[in-house]
Amino acid sequence: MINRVTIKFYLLCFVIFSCFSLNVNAHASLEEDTAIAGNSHKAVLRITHGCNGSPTVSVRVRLPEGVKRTKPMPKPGWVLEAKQEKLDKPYQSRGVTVTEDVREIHWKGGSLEDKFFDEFVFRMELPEASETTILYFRTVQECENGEFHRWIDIPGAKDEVDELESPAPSIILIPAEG
Ligand SMILES: [Cu+2]
Repeated sequence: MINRVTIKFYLLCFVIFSCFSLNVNAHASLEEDTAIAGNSHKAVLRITHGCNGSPTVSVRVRLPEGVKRTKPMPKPGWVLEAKQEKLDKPYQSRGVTVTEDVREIHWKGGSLEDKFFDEFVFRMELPEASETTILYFRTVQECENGEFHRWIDIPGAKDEVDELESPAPSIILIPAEG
């Protein structure tokens, strides 16, 4: 007999294994690849290389649907932008209806040499979830030579994460207990 808990367990194992192998590829990835739904969470995005030897000069992160009240951390030497957008679904927060929220973060104007790596940090409130779900943070990295790395690939039903050329950084959202 396979019950719902068993299915969740297998899904989680599969997903964790996939993300583990993803990290080995040294693409753009998040330091913590699991988090509890509904919690506040600090995300650390790692940029591990430039573009064919050229330094990284811009990192842009698109926040997934349902992520709230994001605050990115400024980086010395980089100009930071937190772009607000009108929400399709306004939400209540501390007695106030929030109709606009940060949807995109952009660090630019800095220079990260190809031979080094760096971390780009932001805090956010994660959405609630009743099932284990994956949040994708599509990231576009731009280099001094005008090349881009678009970390925006999301696995379809049949794809293995390994097969994706430029996987989007992701977090596995675990439903809160109770
Ligand atoms: Cu890579």
